[in-house]
Amino acid sequence: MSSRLIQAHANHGVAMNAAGELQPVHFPRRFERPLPGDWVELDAHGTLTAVHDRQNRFGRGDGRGRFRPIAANLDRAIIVIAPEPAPSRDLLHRYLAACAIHAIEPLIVVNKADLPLPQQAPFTELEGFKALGYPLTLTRCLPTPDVDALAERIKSGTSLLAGQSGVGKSSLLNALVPDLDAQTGALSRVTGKGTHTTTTATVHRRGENAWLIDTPGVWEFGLWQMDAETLQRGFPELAEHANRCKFRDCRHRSEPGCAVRKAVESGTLPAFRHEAWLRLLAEQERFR
Ligand SMILES: Nc1nc2c(ncn2[C@@H]2O[C@H](COP(=O)(O)OP(=O)(O)O)[C@@H](O)[C@H]2O)c(=O)[nH]1
Ligand SMILES: [Mg+2]
Ligand SMILES: [Zn+2]
Repeated sequence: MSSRLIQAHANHGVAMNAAGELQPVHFPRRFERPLPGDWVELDAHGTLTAVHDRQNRFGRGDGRGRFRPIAANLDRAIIVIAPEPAPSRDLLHRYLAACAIHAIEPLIVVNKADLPLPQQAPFTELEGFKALGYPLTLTRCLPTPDVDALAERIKSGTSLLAGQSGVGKSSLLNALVPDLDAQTGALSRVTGKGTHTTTTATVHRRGENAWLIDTPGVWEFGLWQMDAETLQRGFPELAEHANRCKFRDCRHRSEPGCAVRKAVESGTLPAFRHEAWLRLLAEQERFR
């Protein structure tokens, strides 16, 4: 029976079997490095013998624009932002692009709802995202936790918690996984390491078929080097209009006959998404 990889390092990791028991795993060289969230087969010695085909992967770009996978087999990504530390202007646009490109459902969570929302992007754009159909939920972990609306949306399947260091991912994990202490205790007994310094994504179980993946904090989420067609898949509501542009390779900057800019002018497409598209397109140029 398959186990789920809940942590993965260079040549070893930890797997959880169907009974919820943890086991150290050794990765033989012939395997490409498996990811947290992978479904795997092990032999009696805990050596990896097979990695099942992935439904998808989620990842980020490193400083040089290379794709760095973080976890596999996700049903949704929970993108956590908070008034403090406030995200950069394009953090949310980048996360949403990564989700759309990998066909992973995004869920925007504004944590620390006990604090006032800053009057700046992306907080001023939240209504705009909602109008475009992006699901949005408010949570707070202090002074008393209120995560019910989020819990309702992640009852089944695998959800990844993403977001800057300090926005409250670990606090949300605590509120959403009742036996978290027992799970992290069991994990550190298997790895022989403390659990306070998470340097890798870790899969937690919330129930029979519900998983929640915590990711190590990053300050800024960057995309990886990709062509304009791929980036455009990251902006589905913009891509919808693009097939009516005069030029097939229209980048929706200043080309004549651009249906995307026309949609912005007529109010069909919100300007803040078009402007974000132009910034992320320009951002790609630093990889060349
Ligand atoms: N005011 C407020 N503070 C919060 C809330 N959730 C978490 N925090 C605080 O934010 C800080 C960072 O939280 P943590 O869960 O470690 O964030 P992580 O780095 O994303 O895992 C801690 O001091 C938390 O107590 C919240 O809803 N409201
Ligand atoms: Mg944390
Ligand atoms: Zn165009």
